[in-house]
Amino acid sequence: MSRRMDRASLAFSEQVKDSVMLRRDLDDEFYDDLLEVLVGADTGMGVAETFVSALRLRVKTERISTAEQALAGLKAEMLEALNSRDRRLSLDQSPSVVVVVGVNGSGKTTTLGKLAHRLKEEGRSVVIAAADTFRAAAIDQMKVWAERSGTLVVTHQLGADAGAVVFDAIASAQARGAEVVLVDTAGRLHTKSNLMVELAKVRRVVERATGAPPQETLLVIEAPTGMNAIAQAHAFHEAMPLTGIVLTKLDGTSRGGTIWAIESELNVPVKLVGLGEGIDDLNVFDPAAYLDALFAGVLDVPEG
Ligand SMILES: Nc1nc2c(ncn2[C@@H]2O[C@H](COP(=O)(O)OP(=O)(O)OP(=O)(O)O)[C@@H](O)[C@H]2O)c(=O)[nH]1
Ligand SMILES: [Mg+2]
Repeated sequence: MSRRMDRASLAFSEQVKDSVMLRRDLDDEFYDDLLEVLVGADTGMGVAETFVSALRLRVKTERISTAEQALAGLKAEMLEALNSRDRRLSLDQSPSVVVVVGVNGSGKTTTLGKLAHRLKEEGRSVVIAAADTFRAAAIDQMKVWAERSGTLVVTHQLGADAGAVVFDAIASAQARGAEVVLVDTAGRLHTKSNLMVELAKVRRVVERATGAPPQETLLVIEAPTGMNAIAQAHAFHEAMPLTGIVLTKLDGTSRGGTIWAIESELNVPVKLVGLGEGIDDLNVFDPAAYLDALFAGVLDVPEG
């Protein structure tokens, strides 16, 4: 993970080195600098304040006296916040349906292509529903990804009903005993309310066809949009219950703090992260590795 996170870790660690690390005393100025660095990394003010006051307490109770020890304490606080969430994908129905939603260009289709590949590597049988019928290119793009991973993809014509594609894909999975159905959806329709109506319909089709709502409804968010992503996320979260977030383009962002902002605002865990455009560039989110990458160059990570 660290190799791909150069930008985020550089931005964060450079700022820490240029301000916080230069402080000799753990006084108010030290904490002010720290707050500034956290907000600069896009954790949001609320999260930054929570970390800083938790750290003040830790410094007192653990009798911490150096900036380096304090930063190790901050890293521990940040890890604790991430470790409190369950990030596993639930895929134990037959079939389990995973729906990805998100604004256009966020990385839904790419994520599904990578996820299909990942699940197949784990030995699961997968069917893809190309339910973004709004653009012809979207159907073709999904087909290309399906081919790359050797996955069956169910498609309809341009402009066809998204719910009907999903229905057929589930029927096809049931007929073959496939374990997972991955549903690609549109990021944009004629209006935003059209989109939310369509997504609600997709949910109902899944419920009707499998007897349960989608096991996973994953909101795909581009990490580089930072705090702006939060408003979009609320709109989707209000329209349908989300079970997880996929944070994409983490390879190209300097905003390493977005993850805490999103999780605290939405109370939904980041389950997967996108670290590039290749088929293998989708990872299960690993909090410890993420923090090691973020603090690289500031705190030395022991080998092994
Ligand atoms: N660097 C990088 N690029 C990514 C990542 N995920 C997706 N992309 C790129 O982002 C662009 C948009 O990705 P798509 O998967 O088409 O996004 P989408 O959400 O399906 O878009 P719409 O279908 O238009 O709603 C493509 O050029 C992808 O290659 C990632 O994790 N890292
Ligand atoms: Mg797409």
